[in-house]
Amino acid sequence: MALAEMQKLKKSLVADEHLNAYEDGFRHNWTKKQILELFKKPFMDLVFEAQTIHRENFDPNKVQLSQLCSIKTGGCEEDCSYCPQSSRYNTEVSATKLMELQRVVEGAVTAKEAGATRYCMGAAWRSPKGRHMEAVCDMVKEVKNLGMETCMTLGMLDVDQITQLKEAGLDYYNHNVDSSPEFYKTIITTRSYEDRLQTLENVRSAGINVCSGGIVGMGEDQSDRAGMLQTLANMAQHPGSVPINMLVPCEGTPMEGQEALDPFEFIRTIAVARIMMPASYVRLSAGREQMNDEMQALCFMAGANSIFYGEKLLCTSNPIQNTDMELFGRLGIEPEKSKHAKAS
Ligand code: SAM
Ligand code: DTB
Ligand code: SF4
Repeated sequence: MALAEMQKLKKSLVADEHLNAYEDGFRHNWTKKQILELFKKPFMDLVFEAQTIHRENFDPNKVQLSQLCSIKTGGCEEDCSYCPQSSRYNTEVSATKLMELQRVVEGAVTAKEAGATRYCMGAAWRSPKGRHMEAVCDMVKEVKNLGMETCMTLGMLDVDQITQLKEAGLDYYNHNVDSSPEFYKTIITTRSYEDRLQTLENVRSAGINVCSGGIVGMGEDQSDRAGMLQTLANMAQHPGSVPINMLVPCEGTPMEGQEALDPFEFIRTIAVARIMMPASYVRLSAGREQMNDEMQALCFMAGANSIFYGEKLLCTSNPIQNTDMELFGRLGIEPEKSKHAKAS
């Protein structure tokens, strides 16, 4: 065999052998079996491994603070079974119009003063209409002008909409895969898993940071939690932020009365996410109000390094800032300073 041919063959064999080691140095070829093996490790071993990886990539005593603002609440045409904003369910949430720019900016100023570095604006839409785009792009520009990072979650986006948001300066786009492909079908029928993946791929290609995660505690099994993390970690690039929400069972939704997940299983999910996506921000998202201080501390130990800050998520409540700062004080954790936003 000619030398050149041999070298080519060797190169391809080496590439096969190292399918794990993609260009970015992270694995994107996790199998369900491997992920379930992580889930099944003794708790202490799992959390130790996650904390070790966490320390290789982050300051373990810093947590990033994002504040949510619901810029358009309720009246959503989708049928997501967990969501109090779906118009299909009889919940306490009443529909509002798109919030005025001035109010959004006021909210961002208050959030910044309280220490948040990222402002996440969420709308209860399947996807934004053409007429909404100018208004949401103005929100991005104004919030960025305050020196904050911007994030939006507006549902599905087409390439043109993503381009407009990119031009406005959007830093992050949140769009969750929510669960495994199999379980997803049982909780949402009005749009497919593939639709979600397409939006995420378009966002990534446009150079906007992807924020994508899901919800646990919806009655899915461990294999679904593994499947959700498999989808996220096997993307061409790991999402920069991975929100892990604990279901908040809302009255009137099909998930009202859903039995709470074992807290240790939630912490395991955080730890496995940290191990699989070593350099992503893993956000301890919805459900913190239902967690005690010790559980939150264990989540940070397992590699969570971001939270939603402020007394309200979108429709449901969240711990008040003082409580969070008190907990941070007791744990010696400090809020992380902004990385992406321009200095104000
Ligand atoms: N409408 C947009 C969409 O669905 O893409 C954006 C807003 S939606 C409320 C954002 C995410 O919030 C959902 O994907 C889901 O992961 C999370 N979420 C909604 N209701 C929740 C609940 N009751 N408990 C936990 N997480 C929830
Ligand atoms: C995410 O993963 N969680 C946030 C944010 N992205 C938009 C929303 C949580 C919503 C919890 C229920 C509510 O308050 O409506
Ligand atoms: Fe609508 Fe988003 Fe709620 Fe689904 S999760 S019903 S798309 S607001």
